[in-house]
Amino acid sequence: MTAATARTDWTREEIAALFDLPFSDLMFEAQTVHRACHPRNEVQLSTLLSIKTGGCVEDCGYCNQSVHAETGLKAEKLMDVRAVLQSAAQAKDAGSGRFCMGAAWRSPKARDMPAIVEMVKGVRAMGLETCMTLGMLTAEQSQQLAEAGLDYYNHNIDTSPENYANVITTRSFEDRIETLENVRAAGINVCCGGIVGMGETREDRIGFLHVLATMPHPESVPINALVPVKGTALGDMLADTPLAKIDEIEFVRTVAVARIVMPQSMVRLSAGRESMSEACQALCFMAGANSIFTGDRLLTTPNAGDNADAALFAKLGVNAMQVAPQSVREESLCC
Ligand code: SAM
Ligand code: DTB
Ligand code: SF4
Repeated sequence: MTAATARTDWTREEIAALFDLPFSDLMFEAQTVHRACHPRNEVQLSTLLSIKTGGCVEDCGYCNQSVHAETGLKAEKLMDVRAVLQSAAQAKDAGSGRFCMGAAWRSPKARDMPAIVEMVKGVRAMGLETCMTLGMLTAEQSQQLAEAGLDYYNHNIDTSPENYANVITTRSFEDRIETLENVRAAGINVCCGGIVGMGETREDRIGFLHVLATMPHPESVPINALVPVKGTALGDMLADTPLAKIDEIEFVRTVAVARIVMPQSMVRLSAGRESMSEACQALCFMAGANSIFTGDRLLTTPNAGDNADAALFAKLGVNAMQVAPQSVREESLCC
């Protein structure tokens, strides 16, 4: 199987049937697919940096950077290019292979683009893979980023099309798809996933993975567990109804199904690891997750931290994946 021949004709029924498998059968299938397509016991390390924090006009119910949330987070302006490059150098020293820069924007303004382009060029010159997540992009902005050498663009669909309006009202699911198409057309690798544990149903998790599995598969698929932040719509809702929180086994099932339906994608165990048991994270790696965010902070919320990760990797016999350009990776894989 090559990227071009990976199945994109999954039906919702087929995906539902995977979710319904006995847990151990699902894990066996996910591990089988994983070993056929990826080096085993290797996990890619990425580092996140919030280059523009807070004050975002969008109303994403999970996000503490929205002006609609009452979290007391101070809005900051776009970071200096030099400070961003310093941070990237530290991430590289700590063993990270990819540097992901996130901005709390609905979409970047024309005046922001020159600094953004400098950041991409500078981080790339250090030998790190570059990723950005800046909100919605036009075709022209995508082209500008591609010309700067951006390797990946992160833009999540977050949940199923049916559940989208329960989470975000200031943009539509179709807006998200349009940006993904612009990014793809510009030749940038796509990083697209979502959040589990927002009170959605299993049918929503099926619908969410179905959309990803029936588009040209994103090269990276982040699966975030909601980090419930007090003052956000979803953080407060879940504080009132603790039973709405995602069950760990259901979370692992979601990772396993993502691995099976998108065999070649890097499945990233993203936000939420800080409050996840080591056993749950180990099950996620067994289910096919092969990428994590390192460091003690995600964008604005705490992350597991390098010491905890090193200890977990040692216990599990997992190694940090060495970064290879996408083309080399594709040639070296057998599926
Ligand atoms: N503003 C840009 C956007 O929305 O595309 C980029 C930044 S945004 C913080 C990137 C992604 O982080 C979101 O799409 C969402 O999936 C994830 N995220 C944000 N807050 C989260 C939370 N509290 N828990 C889990 N994931 C979260
Ligand atoms: C993604 O899917 N998860 C990362 C990355 N893409 C940008 C962000 C998680 C953010 C969690 C909340 C925060 O730290 O602000
Ligand atoms: Fe803004 Fe992104 Fe947060 Fe939504 S997720 S409020 S777009 S920063």
